[in-house]
Amino acid sequence: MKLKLYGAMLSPFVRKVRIMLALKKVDYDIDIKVSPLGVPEGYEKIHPLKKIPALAIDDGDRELALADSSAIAGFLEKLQPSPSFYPTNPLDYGQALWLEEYGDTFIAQNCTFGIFGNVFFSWARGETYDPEKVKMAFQRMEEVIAYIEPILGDRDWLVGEGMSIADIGVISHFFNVEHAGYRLTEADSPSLYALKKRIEEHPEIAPLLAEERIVIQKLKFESPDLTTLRH
Ligand SMILES: N[C@@H](CCC(=O)N[C@@H](CS)C(=O)NCC(=O)O)C(=O)O
Repeated sequence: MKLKLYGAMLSPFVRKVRIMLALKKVDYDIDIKVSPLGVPEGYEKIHPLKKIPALAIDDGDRELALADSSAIAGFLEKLQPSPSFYPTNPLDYGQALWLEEYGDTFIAQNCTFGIFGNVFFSWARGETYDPEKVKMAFQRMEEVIAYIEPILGDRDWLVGEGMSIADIGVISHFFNVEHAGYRLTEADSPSLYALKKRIEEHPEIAPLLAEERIVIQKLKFESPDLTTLRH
């Protein structure tokens, strides 16, 4: 089976998929040139919305292009069930799907697009970011923390006993906040901070984040200090 992932490494949705591929030890090629800043001619045949990630699959008999990180994640789970990212208990399963969706929508909207998107893409366009928009996004981040913190409580993972798609789908966006210039602290949210640390220190995940930091260094993007916009 040949797999080719399309998408720049700084995307939280590409990160979700790369984490699953790494933990499930599935081999793949990656085209990191496809990004929100530009997609190659014909990319709409792979992803009709021209977004990232997309996954081209060739199993010898059939070729298929999958769009959307959640669809790709579901495919990877069936392809390589171990380790599993989807709880078996129906309630846990439902909650994991919801939290992934919450990550893909509200958290993405504010943490990734509102904070990282504003700062990074303004920089990429040679413009300065709008601090008011970033400030507002930080306020929305507070809502995320207020919702997630009690779900997590003093447990290691959001749902069930191990890392699930919920943990990856939620935390992925906080790495974008960090790339933008704000690192979540224990004071912000003790349980979310601990979850992020657990994920970033995971031996299979740490190298992926190191690769992302190299991308940022190569781009010569210097993240501003966003601390003053946080409160
Ligand atoms: N729900 C989608 C979201 C994908 C998405 O919004 N990706 C962004 C990059 S982080 C993108 O490609 N944006 C370009 C665009 O919207 O044209 C998924 O989970 O794959």
